[in-house]
This record gives sequence, structure tokens and C-alpha cells, in this order.
Amino acid sequence: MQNDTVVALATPPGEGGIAVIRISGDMSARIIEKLFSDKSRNKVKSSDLKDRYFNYGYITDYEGEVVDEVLMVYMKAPRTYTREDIVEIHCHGGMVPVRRILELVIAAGARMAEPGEFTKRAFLNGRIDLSQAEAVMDLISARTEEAAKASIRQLKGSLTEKIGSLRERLLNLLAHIEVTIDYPEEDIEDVFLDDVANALTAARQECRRLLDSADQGRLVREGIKTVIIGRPNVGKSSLLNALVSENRAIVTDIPGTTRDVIEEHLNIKGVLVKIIDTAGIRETVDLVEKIGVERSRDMMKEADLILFILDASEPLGEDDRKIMEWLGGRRALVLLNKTDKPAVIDEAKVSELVKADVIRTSMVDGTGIEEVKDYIYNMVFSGELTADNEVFITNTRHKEALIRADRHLKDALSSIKALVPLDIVTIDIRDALDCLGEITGESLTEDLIDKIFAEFCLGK
Ligand SMILES: Nc1nc2c(ncn2[C@@H]2O[C@H](COP(=O)(O)OP(=O)(O)OP(=O)(O)O)[C@@H](O)[C@H]2O)c(=O)[nH]1
Ligand SMILES: [Mg+2]
Repeated sequence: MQNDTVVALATPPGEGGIAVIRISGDMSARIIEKLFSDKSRNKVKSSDLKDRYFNYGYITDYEGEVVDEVLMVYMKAPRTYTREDIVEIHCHGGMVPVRRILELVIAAGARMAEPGEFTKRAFLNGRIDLSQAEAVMDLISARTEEAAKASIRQLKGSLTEKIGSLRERLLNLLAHIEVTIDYPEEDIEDVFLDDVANALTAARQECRRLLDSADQGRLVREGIKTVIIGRPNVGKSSLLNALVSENRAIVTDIPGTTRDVIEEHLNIKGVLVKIIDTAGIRETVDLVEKIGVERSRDMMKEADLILFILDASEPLGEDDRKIMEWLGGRRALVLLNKTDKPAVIDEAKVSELVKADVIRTSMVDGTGIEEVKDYIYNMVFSGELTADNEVFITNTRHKEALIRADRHLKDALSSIKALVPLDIVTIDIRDALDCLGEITGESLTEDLIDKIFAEFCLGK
């Protein structure tokens, strides 16, 4: 399967200045000999083509009719993205030339590539590991600079290295144990068991460190889901508008203005934030508003951060207290809004009731808006993680594999302590190794690999 030659449009479909059609595989050179001619309309031999060089010319069909004027690059294996021969045709970016060239390339012996097939070939040919392949996809879909930076680090192999050294340590340990198992006549010393236990503990710590970074990793990649909550009329929609600097949500002095959930994206210094404005929470008999209140409550459950707004110009009410109960132990920031008006609320009482930071705001004069943004930013980057070489887990598949690896190491450790025979302990260590290998792709079945690449985009 892998020896055939594939083709795909590498640029987004639609009209554009240029489009790039990419061909990869053994037949690439022969295909280009059939279809490409130089500026004097002479066919070229692939042996005459310079490696990695832009060639000006034409793509012609089998009657010799010009289909498009193009730039063509021939890249010889193995120094290419897929480690196979690659040809890229830069043609005019209209649907007609693109479709005709694709048809001609397929008629000349290639087949349409599957989504992600170029990157999959790079993986199968050993140019990159699975975590790097996934980083390519993350980079393409990154919506902020921080998310892109995290993908670049992973693409460069930082996670590969971390996982690789962890696996190596476990392999050494395994070898060590196996030697001992091979000589059963020798008594196993306590010192040896202590060494094994220490090595397992160290490996677990490394797993935990990577897992600890996963929450931040997810926030960087997917954005922080921030939900604005409060009783009607406290200024929730006004806050959404102030944060996105736009009149996105309707603001009126009528309580119950917002009845549905409104979502907007915000980029705070490279951190992606999804801001969700909700219907004011209160007891109501209005059916539509009631559904809105239900939704507000559901939103709270999924939030990474809750911005709980109170009207500082009014005393605490029943509805405010109810929301406090609903907050439970969730991560929240309290905003005392309308501070441009005379203060009525008892701030000390509020801090006592809600164990969270409090920021004073006014949507009329803009007080506190920057502080709110800083608070959200600091949720992701509180110090050490900003270091450029820091590895952090951004992918749920990796996180899940690490959790399983850690569990096996934990089992191995308890077995050692319970003086369970060593060959049982090695089973757990092997299982942990397999889990780690799933991250880099060494111990994954073909089906799973296909599934992962199927989520990629076409032409990558
Ligand atoms: N003085 C003052 N008025 C504010 C402030 N923030 C909002 N308001 C006013 O309060 C009223 C309600 O604001 P909204 O933003 O619609 O409130 P809400 O919480 O979204 O209300 P619902 O959608 O009904 O739940 C409007 O008349 C706003 O202009 C503030 O900081 N100071
Ligand atoms: Mg509103």
C-alpha cells in the first residue's frame, strides 16, 4: 500500500492566487515527465531536473493542450517531508485548473491521498514519531501564538525526547531485573529490591510531572472556558462586550435581557479564551427565561473559570446567595461591578462567603477590565511554564496513555513492596512501557494509527 504514489491539493480548496498540488511516491518523477513541459514547451526528463529547484513551465494534457502555466518543484527522496520523491505543482488557484491537473496526475498513475496521508508516510518512513505528527496537526489548527509555540516544541521532538529517556530508564531496569530472574539460585538482596523501588518511584515522578502539565496544556490548546454568571441586570453582557471591545450582546436596564448562551473568543496575549455570557439567574415563571437559567447552570459545570458578578450598588440578594451555593468549590473570580455608583454591598461579607479573589469593576468607566484579563492569563502562565523548552502535554490521547503508564508503575511498586515474585513485577513494567510507546507510536496497532491520521486534513 505504502509504495503507491499519492496526490492531493495541499492548499485550501476554493479560489486563490495559487494552489499547490502535492505528489508523493516512487512514480512522482515519471508522472511529471508525462505532464510537464518547460517554457519552450519541451518535455523534460526527471534526471535533468535539479533537486529542490523551481521549474517554470506548463502542464499539458494528452493532446498536448496547455492546462495551466505552473511552477514545479521536484524533491528527491529521502530528504523530503515523506522521505519519498515529492513533486509540487504550483498552479493558478481556480477550481478548474486544480481539478484538471489532479485528474491528469491520477490518470498518470497516482491515487488521491487520504486525509493526513503525507504526514502518515513521514511517520511510517521513520522521519517523525507519532507525537510529532500530531504536533503538525495541532500547529495547523492552533488559534493563538502560545498554542502554536507548544506545537512547535512538540514537533521539534521535545516530548519524544522526554518519553524516550523515560522508556530507556525502564528498559534498563527491566534488563537488570531479568538478569536476576535468570539466576534464581542466587538470593535476591534487599539492596537490589530497594534499587528497583527507587527507580520505579523516579519514573512515576516523571509521569506525574508530565501529567501535571496536561491541564495547562489543554488550556493553551483549547482555550480557557470562562463563564459569566450572576443574577439579572448586574452587568454580565456589559462585561462580555467590554472584554471583546465590541457590542456583541444586547445590554438594557431590563432584568432578564439575555436569555440564551452567547459565546465569543478572545485572545489575551496569546492565550485563547472562550467567553460565555449567560442568562441572569433568578426564580422565574417565564418559560423561555427558565430554560435560559437552566443553561446558565449547565455552563457553570463545564467552566474552567467562573466570573461571578455582583452589583456593588445593591445589597446581596437571595439570588446572589443561591449562585454562591451553586459555585461549590469551583474556580471562580468575583467581580464587584458598578463601582462608579455609591457602594452598598458588604465587601468583607462577600469575601467571607465566596472563597475567591475579588476584583472591583465598572463597565461605565472601564475599571478592572485589564485586571480581569491579567487574572485569566495568569491562570495558564503562572511562571515556569512560559520557559520555551518546557515540555507540556497538550493532547488528551497522550494524557490518557500517561495515566495508564503511571498506574502500571504504581502496581509494580506495590508488588515489589509486597515481595511478589519478580517476573510478575516485570509484566507491569512492560505494560507501562507499552503505554509510553503509544505516545510516540511504537506500540500502537495499525487500526489505531489509521484512526489518528484520519482526523488530519486533506493534503497534509
Ligand atoms: N452604572 C453602571 N451601570 C452598569 C454597569 N454595568 C452594567 N450597567 C448597566 O446595567 C444594566 C444591565 O446590564 P447588562 O449588561 O445588560 O446586565 P446583564 O447582567 O447582562 O443582565 P441580564 O442579561 O438581564 O441578566 C444596563 O443598563 C447597563 O448599562 C456599571 O459598571 N455601572
Ligand atoms: Mg445579559
